[in-house]
Amino acid sequence: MFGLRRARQTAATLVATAAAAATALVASPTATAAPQPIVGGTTTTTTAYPFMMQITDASGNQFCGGTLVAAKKVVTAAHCMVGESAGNVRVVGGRTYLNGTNGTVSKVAKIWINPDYTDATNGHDVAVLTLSTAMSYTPASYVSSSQTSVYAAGTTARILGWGTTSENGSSSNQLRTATVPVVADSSCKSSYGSDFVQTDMVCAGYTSGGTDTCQGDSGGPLLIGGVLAGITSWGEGCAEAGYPGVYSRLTTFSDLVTAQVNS
Ligand code: 4AZ
Repeated sequence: MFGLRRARQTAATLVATAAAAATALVASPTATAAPQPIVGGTTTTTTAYPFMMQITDASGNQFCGGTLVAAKKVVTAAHCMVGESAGNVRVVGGRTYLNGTNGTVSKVAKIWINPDYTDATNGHDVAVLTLSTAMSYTPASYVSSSQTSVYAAGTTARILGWGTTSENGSSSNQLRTATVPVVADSSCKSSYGSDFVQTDMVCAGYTSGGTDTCQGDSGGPLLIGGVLAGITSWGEGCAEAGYPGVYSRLTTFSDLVTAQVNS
C-alpha cells in the first residue's frame, strides 16, 4: 500500500541506483527490464474463490483485498485501513472484475485495527471488518494459532488479487491468482534484515522472482492448503529476485481474529 511504498522508497531508490550503475556497465543504454508479472499466474474468478472480497472506497475504487471468514467478517491488512473511516469503505463480494456491477456491496459497520500496528515493517498487520450486510458467499477457514507447521519452507501457497501486474504498473481488471513457495525465515531475514519480524511475518516467492503480489493486492489472502494462512502485507518492490513478498503470519493473530469474529 501507499504508506508502505513511501516507507520503502529510500531503500528502493538505493537499490535502483545501484542496479542502474551495474546495468550501465554491461548493457546497452536502450536495454530495459522485462515486465515482471506479479500474480504472474492466471486469471480466475470469485466463483472459484468465493471468499475473495474487493475493498473499495465509497466511489467503488478498489484499493485492497480481503478474505471473508464469516458472513459479516472480513480479514484484511491493518495498513489498508489506517486513516479510513467505516463510512467511506465498502466490501464487494462475488465480483470477478473491477469494472463489474454484479455481486454484493456491503457497507462497513466497524473497522478493528490491531492496536499494536504501527507500520507494516513492524508487523501486527491485521484488521477485521464487520459488515453491515451479510455475504452469501462461502467463507474461508483460517489457521488456528497452533498450526505453525503450515509455514514449512517450500510449501506451496496461493496468492490472489486485483493488484498491479508489474511494479508501478496497472491493476488487473480480472481477479488473478498464482502459487508461490513459502520461504524459510532465515532466508527472508537475509533479504530484509530487521524489517522481517519472524513472529509476525512469513515470506513467499521464488528466489528468482517473477511471481508475487503487488500494489493493490494488500489485505488479500495467502492460502496454504486452501486455508487462510497469511495476509498480503509488504515487500521490496514486486517480483524482484531475492525479495519475496511478505505476508502477515496469521497463526500469530488467529486468536485476535477469532475474538473479532465472535464479537
Ligand atoms: C503494496 O504496496 C504491496 N511484493 C503489496 C505486496 C508487495 C509489495 C507491495 C509484495 O500493496
